[in-house]
Amino acid sequence: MSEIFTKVAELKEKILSDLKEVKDELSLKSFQETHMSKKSALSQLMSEIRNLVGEEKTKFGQAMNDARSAVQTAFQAKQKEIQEKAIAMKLEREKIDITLPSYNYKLGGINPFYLIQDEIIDTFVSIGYEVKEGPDVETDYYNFERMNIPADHPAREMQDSLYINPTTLLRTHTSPEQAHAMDEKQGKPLMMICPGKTYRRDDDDATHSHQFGQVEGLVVGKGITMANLKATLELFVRRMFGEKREVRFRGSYFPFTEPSVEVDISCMNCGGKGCSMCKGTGFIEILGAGMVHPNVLKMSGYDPSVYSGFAFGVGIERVAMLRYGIDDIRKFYQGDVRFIEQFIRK
Ligand code: FA5
Repeated sequence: MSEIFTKVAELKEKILSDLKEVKDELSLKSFQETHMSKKSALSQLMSEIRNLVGEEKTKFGQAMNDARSAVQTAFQAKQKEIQEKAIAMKLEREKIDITLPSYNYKLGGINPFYLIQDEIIDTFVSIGYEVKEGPDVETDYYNFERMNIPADHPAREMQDSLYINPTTLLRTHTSPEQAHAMDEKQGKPLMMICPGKTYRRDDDDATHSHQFGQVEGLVVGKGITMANLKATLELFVRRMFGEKREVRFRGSYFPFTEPSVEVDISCMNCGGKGCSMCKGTGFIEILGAGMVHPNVLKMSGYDPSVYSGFAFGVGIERVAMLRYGIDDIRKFYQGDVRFIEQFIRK
């Protein structure tokens, strides 16, 4: 009967020696199938227990358990060794050389249109204005009628327009946002700005584009006067251009304000001497403004004998041109990297 114990010892030695040959996960798996499954030689040897009795049966059971746990322990150690080897190899393969120079990623610039738009917004927000948004596609009613420009008014010709259908057009100015804001406030005082794009069938030249940005401003309340308008716009101009730039308020006409003014800044190209860019005047217009016309107040539900207000519309590109010395408005829309690169925020 000692034969069966020799068989157990030999089988155990054979299995452990096979395990020594295992070098990777694949052969470990095949070892597991061969020697540790139900069909393995070790499991089959166990069936011999049927032919044993008494003490021998117990001893055989013990010998088999010892063999099994020796194989199990050796298998686990091998498994750990192979896993660690695999991790070490992976780390070696994926080694990062932190001393290598980094990729030179290029930073994009911000179109100066948006730099200036943000700055204008910040300026007015800092003195208590609310920021509104309005639609680019506007009704004839808001764009013209509510701005005191009826169908037969000659001022319509100055803002020759891009119509979507007979009653809808791309807004020619941000002024219709005045009417929207007053509708919303329903007779209460207000202070708002509205930045946005505007569109006109204009001849494109160095200072005119068929698409351009404006920031509308509107203040309505009791006792608002031209002095408030002038002080506000002077503050705005000084914040945008500093103390040295020359500013001029010039009497003008808009159907929706009375009286009306335009504000000009000395030309960045010639410094005020007069050149082709400022058409010999030495100045470039940046905004239109005025006291809100009583008809506009009335149409918006405000009693002009109680309420008054002022409004303004600033051209965003014009301000940016004067600020950065940009000599042609078309540069904002050409997408030339060499132009935009000059406005990378440092
Ligand atoms: C208006 O659009 C009035 N809605 C402004 C206004 C608002 C007046 C509130 C009174 C009260 P104007 O057409 O002048 O006005 O345009 C205002 C500013 O927009 C101009 O001063 C100029 O800076 C800019 N602008 C006008 N047309 C163009 C254009 N074709 N290209 C670029 N900028 C323009």
